[in-house]
Amino acid sequence: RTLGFITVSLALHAPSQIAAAIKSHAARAGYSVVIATLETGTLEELQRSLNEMRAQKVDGVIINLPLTADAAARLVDDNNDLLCQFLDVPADSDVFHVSFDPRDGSRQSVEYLLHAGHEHFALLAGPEHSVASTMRLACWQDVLNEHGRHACAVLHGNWSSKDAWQQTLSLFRTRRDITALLVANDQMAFGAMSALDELGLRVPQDVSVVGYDDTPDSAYFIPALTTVEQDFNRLGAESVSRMVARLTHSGAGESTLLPTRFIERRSTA
Ligand code: IPT
Repeated sequence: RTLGFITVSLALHAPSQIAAAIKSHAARAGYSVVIATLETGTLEELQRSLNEMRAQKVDGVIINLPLTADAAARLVDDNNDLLCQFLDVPADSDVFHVSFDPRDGSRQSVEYLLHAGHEHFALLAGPEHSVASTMRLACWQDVLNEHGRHACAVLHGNWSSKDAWQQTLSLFRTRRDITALLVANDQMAFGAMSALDELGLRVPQDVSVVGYDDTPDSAYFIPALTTVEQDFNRLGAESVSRMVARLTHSGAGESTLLPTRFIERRSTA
């Protein structure tokens, strides 16, 4: 018995954590996993990959690629012989999905910073096409607006440390009033902290930085990164068990949303 896992680049920390979790939970359930990584992430490339999975006779496919609710629904229609489960679609999509609910973690981070007295916020989101990034950004902005505030700057990075380093350098070269930086993943938060250091700005004394993901290395960075936890092991467990339930008609193979949680460490004050 085999599951397919189609994903964005495993060079990124979060997707590789997800792949590892899916592999180990699938093994426990008696399934092997065929992994395909997409280069461009276009719908055509995804469809080609699904065709290859079909040729390999997988029982079902888990898809970790950002897709709008419409694109995912169309894909399900076009591949109705193959059970597809999605990990990166909007929280309210109708397709079969297991994904994180960004609301709690994002609210807790913004409110923590507001309580600490911060007034000038910059938001470093992920790529514009990313569903997860769009949701995180919208949540941050909603909470700021609720408190009568808005971000001084909104930037988009490509999830990598290097890109975030560049964006942060150019923002803080001209803006010295910003004291709070919310970042859409830990990898970009590392790049941002390195740029702040280069500009002579101290974290957290001059600028507080909050990441997102809580990948395992983040607790061991200097300063240890304050972040929003997404429990990727739990994502793997829920994703596999719900797939298996659908495939074997044994119990609930429903969609679900997993919680996100703010974790305070040393990069915020
Ligand atoms: C999301 C991560 O939070 C982000 O760091 C990046 O790695 C991205 O994946 C790549 O697609 S988590 C995903 C389940 C939305």
